[in-house]
Amino acid sequence: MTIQFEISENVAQIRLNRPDVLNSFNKEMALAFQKVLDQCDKDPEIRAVHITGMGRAFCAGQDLAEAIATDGPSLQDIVKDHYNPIIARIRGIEKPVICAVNGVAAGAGANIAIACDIVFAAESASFIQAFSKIGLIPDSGGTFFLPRLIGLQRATALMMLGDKVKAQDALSMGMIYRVCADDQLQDESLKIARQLAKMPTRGLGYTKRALNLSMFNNLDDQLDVEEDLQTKSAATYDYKEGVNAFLEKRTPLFKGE
Ligand code: T3D
Repeated sequence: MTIQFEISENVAQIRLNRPDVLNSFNKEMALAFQKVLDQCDKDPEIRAVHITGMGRAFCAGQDLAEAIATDGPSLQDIVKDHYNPIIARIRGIEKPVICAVNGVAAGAGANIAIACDIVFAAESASFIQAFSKIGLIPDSGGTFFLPRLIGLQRATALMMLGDKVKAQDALSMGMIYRVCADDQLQDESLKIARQLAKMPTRGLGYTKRALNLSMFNNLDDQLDVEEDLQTKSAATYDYKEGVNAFLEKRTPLFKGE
């Protein structure tokens, strides 16, 4: 199975599983990834998503053997049918999506990682905008997210030069949220995923929607978005539970409703 998937403690764990080719994406893995992301979106039992890679890499982007195979999908179809729907799903799932980058993340692998809501990386992990080295442009949302995360200058340089960025440098630039010791990465990132899965899921989902919209909106429009989504948040069970628990000086028990 190119994608491993399990649900425990309201967290969906997705593991990219083609370790022999550094979890590079072929069509089968891209479509299987989309399928489990759809399940993450729809299944109310799932309240946070955790994505990582099997073996020594996170993901080396497109499987280049498939990309040049004469009977394989065209380059346009690869972008349109594989990567664009993956990025749209990661941003569209109104639940926290945590990425644990366990090794090298190159090409589409790097951009799938930074499209996630909270990115952890192992100390030995690295990020490479590998596209320029093979004559391609960065895809999988990279030209959208990377300049917003680290600024236009640095994004341009990394995308044109294809430099390898170590996890600590990625952290200093604001590309990712946290670096963990290699042997702590899975535990620490899963702990945060489990913590998020116990929080008010609807409120977190509306937060993600507001942040998505903030990428395009002017201030007036964004203030309207906040008014609308705050009203929706206030109508949730978890808001009432949160306030009652505070007033009664007890720990809230959120249901994600
Ligand atoms: O159609 C389209 O292409 C459009 C879509 C574009 C999206 C993209 O993602 S384009 C970018 C594609 N990815 C790359 O260009 C990265 C290619 N890989 C590398 O540069 C290096 O493998 C890494 C820097 C990621 C890691 O280097 P290293 O030295 O740690 O490992 P390695 O020895 O290069 O790779 C180990 C094995 O994985 C090796 O196979 P082998 O020799 O053991 O049989 C290697 O061929 C294989 N592998 C690594 N990346 C890919 C791959 N096989 C197929 N596709 C790959 N992307």
